Amino acid sequence: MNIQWFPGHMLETKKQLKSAVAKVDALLEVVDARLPLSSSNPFLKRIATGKNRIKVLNKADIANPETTQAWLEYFNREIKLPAAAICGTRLQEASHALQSLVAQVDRNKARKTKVMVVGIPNTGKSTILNTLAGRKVAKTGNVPAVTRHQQRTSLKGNIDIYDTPGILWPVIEPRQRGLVLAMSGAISDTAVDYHDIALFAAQLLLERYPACLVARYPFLNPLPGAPQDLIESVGNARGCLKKGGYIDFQKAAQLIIRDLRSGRLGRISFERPKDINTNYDTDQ
Ligand SMILES: Nc1nc2c(ncn2[C@@H]2O[C@H](COP(=O)(O)OP(=O)(O)O)[C@@H](O)[C@H]2O)c(=O)[nH]1
Ligand SMILES: [Mg+2]
Repeated sequence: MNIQWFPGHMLETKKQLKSAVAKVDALLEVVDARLPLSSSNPFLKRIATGKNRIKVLNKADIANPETTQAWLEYFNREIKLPAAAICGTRLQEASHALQSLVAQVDRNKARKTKVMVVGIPNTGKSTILNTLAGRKVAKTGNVPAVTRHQQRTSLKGNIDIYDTPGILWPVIEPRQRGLVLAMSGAISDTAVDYHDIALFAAQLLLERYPACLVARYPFLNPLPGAPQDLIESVGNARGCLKKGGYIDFQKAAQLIIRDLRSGRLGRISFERPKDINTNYDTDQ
């Protein structure tokens, strides 16, 4: 599915979001723990001023645990933005994040606390809503933009939870951010050149996760030094071949990216706080 973000869409979404944010007490912002910066949308921060907010680093079960810890320290201590790392299908973790958000709200106990779940597509908002509700209230799927209409679900503890109205658009500039998002599956592969995503992924794996590569692809011995060679070696060993015995680069690249996205390559984080560079809007 390819979402086209025209200025008109964006303007409409901004308006919807602004008015929806004004009506709730707190925001549960869901980002992908593997890419907490790239999966954030800085526009949210701009309209969330003064709102109670928690940044939920979801999919922590497939992110690198040390890197996730470093991100939590970064958000909680440096940015002073409450953050929690969870796996969206675990009720205890999701409830804990929700409770720590609700605890921020200075509320009249007789009134319901209104919480809105926000985040770019594919971060796990519907999954978290379903876990909290204890039943299927929202569609989930590994493709962007499954959730379309805002819905409200009543939870125990006098809490009403709302999903995002419309879709919070992903920010795909600068180029690195687009690559990281595409690698995670948050944006359509067609939005960024597939060849580039694969090379970017191969480079990340070679530099930071060589042990994961060896564990998943034991035939890589020794490990190739260059991203291109890594993809070709995997293609060769896994039979991704074209007519005439040539390696089908696209097929090999897809195989690696699927393994990476699903967690089959291990717990891998795509970005670390120590790599933050000035190209990013780090003021989240
Ligand atoms: N491993 C893992 N996968 C998750 C988690 N939360 C959601 N997912 C998967 O991520 C994909 C997108 O989830 P969804 O809830 O539809 O995201 P939404 O677009 O933000 O509503 C689905 O394939 C989910 O199964 C999580 O905590 N861990
Ligand atoms: Mg959804």
